Amino acid sequence: MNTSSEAAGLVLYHADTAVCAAKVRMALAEKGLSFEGRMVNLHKGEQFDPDYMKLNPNAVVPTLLHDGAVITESTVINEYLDDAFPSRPLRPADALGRARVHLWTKKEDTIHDTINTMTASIVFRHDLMQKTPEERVKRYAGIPDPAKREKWRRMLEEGLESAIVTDALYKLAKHFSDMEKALGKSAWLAGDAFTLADVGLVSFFYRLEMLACEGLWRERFPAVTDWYARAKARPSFKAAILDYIPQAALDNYERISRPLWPRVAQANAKATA
Ligand SMILES: N[C@@H](CCC(=O)N[C@@H](CS)C(=O)NCC(=O)O)C(=O)O
Repeated sequence: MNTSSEAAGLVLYHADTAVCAAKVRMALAEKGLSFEGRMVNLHKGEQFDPDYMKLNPNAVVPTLLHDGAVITESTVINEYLDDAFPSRPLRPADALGRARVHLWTKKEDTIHDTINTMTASIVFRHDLMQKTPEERVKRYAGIPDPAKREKWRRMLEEGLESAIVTDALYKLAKHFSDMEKALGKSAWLAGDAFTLADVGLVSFFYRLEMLACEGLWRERFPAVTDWYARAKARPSFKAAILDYIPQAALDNYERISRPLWPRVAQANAKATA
């Protein structure tokens, strides 16, 4: 078993509610690795601090430092942790088993964008709509990546009716369907052990739950519903996800998202028709 001294030298730049950071915290918790956490306040734009961007030129969290070496990208970080600290493995030892896990984590990297779309279209949009049109434009005009900037512009202007939301809901439904099939064959996504394939999705599901979007999988995907309940029952869920999310954020998400669920359900019906 890993001990704190084995894990000494691990520094994680993260943010409390950021789903990609939570994904890495969950891998650390599953592996019993302690780390020094350094919070990056995304709302204040600390990800754009030139010193932080020297570590992570994409200006996103998470970033891991291990004995001074810099590792970015949550999926790569989790694989690195599993390689660098081999006890309590989160991938099978054999090549085929590892390929199966990798297939999931590769797909999950594309799913992150859908979580971002749903969060922005429901909660961030609600907050921004309280501001003046000039302030709204300022929010997305400052985004350095032109594709990301355009996506934000459209999401904020078009809301839940945006084709970007339809596309996200379609991709999510396809992902749930793939999960449902896999979970018909084994207890966890890549076999009978909990692996990085599962770790990569739990914080995404929790974000959708915070957005009052459980209806996207409940009833329609019973094996997925059961998988999520079992994942939430693991101690790593509380340690890596729940314990970091401030009650005020949960309340704010609930207050904004719950009344919008019927419109999300309608958009989902259209996306999956
Ligand atoms: N592919 C990256 C995505 C990282 C990412 O987008 N992180 C979000 C939080 S989940 C972030 O830092 N957003 C800040 C921003 O976009 O300004 C990873 O998996 O590490």
